[in-house]
Formats: sequence, structure tokens, C-alpha cells
Amino acid sequence: MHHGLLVPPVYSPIPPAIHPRHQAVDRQNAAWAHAFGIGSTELRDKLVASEIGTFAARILPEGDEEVARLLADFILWLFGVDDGHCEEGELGADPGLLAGELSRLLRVAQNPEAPMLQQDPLAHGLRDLSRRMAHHGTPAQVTRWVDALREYFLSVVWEAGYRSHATVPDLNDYTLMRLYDGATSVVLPLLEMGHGYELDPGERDHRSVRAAAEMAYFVITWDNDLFSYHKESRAGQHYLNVLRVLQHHRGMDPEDALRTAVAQRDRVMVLFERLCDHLTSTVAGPRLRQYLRSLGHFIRGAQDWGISSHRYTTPDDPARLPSTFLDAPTDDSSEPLDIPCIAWWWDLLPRTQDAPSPPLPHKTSL
Ligand code: 3E9
Ligand code: MG
Ligand code: MG
Ligand code: MG
Repeated sequence: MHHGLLVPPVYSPIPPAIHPRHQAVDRQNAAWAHAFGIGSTELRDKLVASEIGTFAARILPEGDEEVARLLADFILWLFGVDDGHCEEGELGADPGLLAGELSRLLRVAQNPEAPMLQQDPLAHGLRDLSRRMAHHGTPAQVTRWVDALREYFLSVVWEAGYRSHATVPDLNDYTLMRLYDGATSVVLPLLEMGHGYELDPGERDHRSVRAAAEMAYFVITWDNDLFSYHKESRAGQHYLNVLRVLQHHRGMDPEDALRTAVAQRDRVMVLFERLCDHLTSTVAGPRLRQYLRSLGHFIRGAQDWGISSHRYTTPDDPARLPSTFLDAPTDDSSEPLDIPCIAWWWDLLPRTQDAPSPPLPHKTSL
């Protein structure tokens, strides 16, 4: 008899937090999905039942309520694309057609007034999101939102290539693709909008700050792969997940793959904490400190939502997910993971206490 994989509690040094208006955010998110008719009726009902508003309320626990609502609607829209087009739809195994459709949507995000895709509910929803982004963000923040959507779209087209051939990427390619196909980078402009500030581009784009953001993407998507393995592996479609990558390319059984993936995310979690502490106590002004705190809320929010949302617990065939977190990692090594595209993250801080620190961003006037 198949009992499914038992996912253990994972290490999380970040305290939980939620916006006091989370119930209202969740209710309004459901109303938005219905008003714009996102996805098929079946998909929409499933998304509405998965408490996406609560997820957004965990990412911006102290942020502006309107921006938390905007984030919730955007995440629901992203699932409309990721589930509706990529993982369950026909375009998901046809990279060329998918690239065309996503490019048209990108133009709608950039120019909501463009008379294109006028009968398409996803385009209609995106027009609303784009106008609200322009209301809450600066032109530069809206541009970065569109640019981040483009990098997410590129990665899901890459993913569609694997789906069309029913192949599985190696760990390095999977990691590189996963940094973007989890739609994590598209959330970042909203972290700034939610607190009404704009980071200095020199700070945001500094190697160490970009690395901290990428580490957050890694932990969020590895955690998602642990929590969504049950949902993904039973769906009967070609799925990509780090547990599958490790089984396919390293010959591991599911339990070994699980232990390995947990150790990988623990090492990155430890490095993220060290890097954020270092930035906070040396060079970061109030805005960068808020940005780093928001990355932490994003990680912890994805964890709290991931272990409790019906999307992953699948009550009709329950997943064996943890209900708590650990306060110590299973692997606290400060050696780089053997994944070439991210190995440079471990060069940003001294490996031992007494080694000199590499240069970090100049102190700004913030
Ligand atoms: C996530 O990967 C796909 C995104 C499009 C979901 C939208 C979520 C966010 C913008 C925030 C990041 C949160 C995560 C990754 C939970 P995948 O594996 O297709 O997600 P699934 O829910 O199907 O496991
Ligand atoms: Mg996906
Ligand atoms: Mg998915
Ligand atoms: Mg998943």
C-alpha cells in the first residue's frame, strides 16, 4: 500500500507573521478571481479554496492592505498561468506556442491599453493588475515587475521544452530554471510597494543583495518542492521537482532524495541568515533592512502557507506534511553546494570567523 512520502519539519529561523486583515484579503481575492473569471471554473474553485489571500498576508504582515490585496490577486493570476497554461494546459508542452501567448500577455502588462487579447480573462485580469501596479509603484518599479515577468516566462518556456520531450534536467540546469520558474522574483517589486519605498538601484542590484534575493528564491522553491511533491507526483502529468531530479540523475530513492534536498535548503537558509545579518549590521540603511526583513517574511510565509493550504495538503488524499518547524538545520556547513550556477553565493562572506570580509555595498544616505 502506498502511503506517500513523509516530509519532516524543516529548519526555519524566521518567526511567523500575518497581516491583521488577512481574512478580508482572502475574501476579496476570491471575489477578484470570480469577477475576472480567471481559469476554468474547476481551476478557479480550486484556487479560491487554497487561501492565496492568506499567503499574501503572510508575505506583507505589516504592509499596506491594498498592496497585500494586489499581491494576492497577482499570485492567483500567476497560478492561473502556471496551472492553466503551463502544467495542465495544452501550451505547456509546446514551447513555441507558449512563448507567443506569454509574449502577448507581456505586452498587456506593459501597455494595458493595447487592444489585444480582448476576450481573454487572463489578459483582462492582467490589465487590472498592471493599472494597480502603476498606482502603487513608481514607473521604475512597474518596469521591473514587467522585466521579472519576462524572466519568469522565459523559464517556463524552458520548462515546456522538458515537458514536450518528457525529459528531466540535471541539478544545475534545474536550479537555474527553478530560480525563476517559481515566480519568486516577480514578487519583489511588491515588497517595496507594500512599504511605500523604492530601493536605490545600486543597493538592490549589488551582488550581495541580489544573492540574498536569489537565496530566498532557492529556499522558497526547494520548500515548495518538498511540500508539493505529493500533489505533483500523483497528478499523472510530467512534473519537474528537485526530488525527481535527484532520483533521476543520482539514482536516489525518494527518502534519500528528500534528505539531500533538505540538506541543500538548510545550507542555503544558513547562508541567507548570515548574509542578511552581515548586511544589516554593516552597510544597510532602513530601506535595505526592510527589504531583507521582507525576504524573510516571504520565505516564512511560503512555509506556513505551504504546510497548511489545501493546495498541498490535498484533503481527499492527504499529504504527509509537517505541522511544525525546526530551530536547527540538518546541515550547517558553510561549504558551497556542488551546483555551479549558485556556488558563487558562498564567496560573499568569509568561511571562518577570523578571515577578512569581502567588500560589500557602500553605505548609502538612507
Ligand atoms: C510555483 O512553482 C509557481 C508559481 C507560478 C506560483 C505563484 C507563487 C508565487 C508568485 C510565490 C512563490 C511561491 C511558491 C513557489 C509557492 P510550482 O512548483 O509550479 O508551484 P505548485 O504550487 O504547483 O507546487
Ligand atoms: Mg510550475
Ligand atoms: Mg505547479
Ligand atoms: Mg511545486
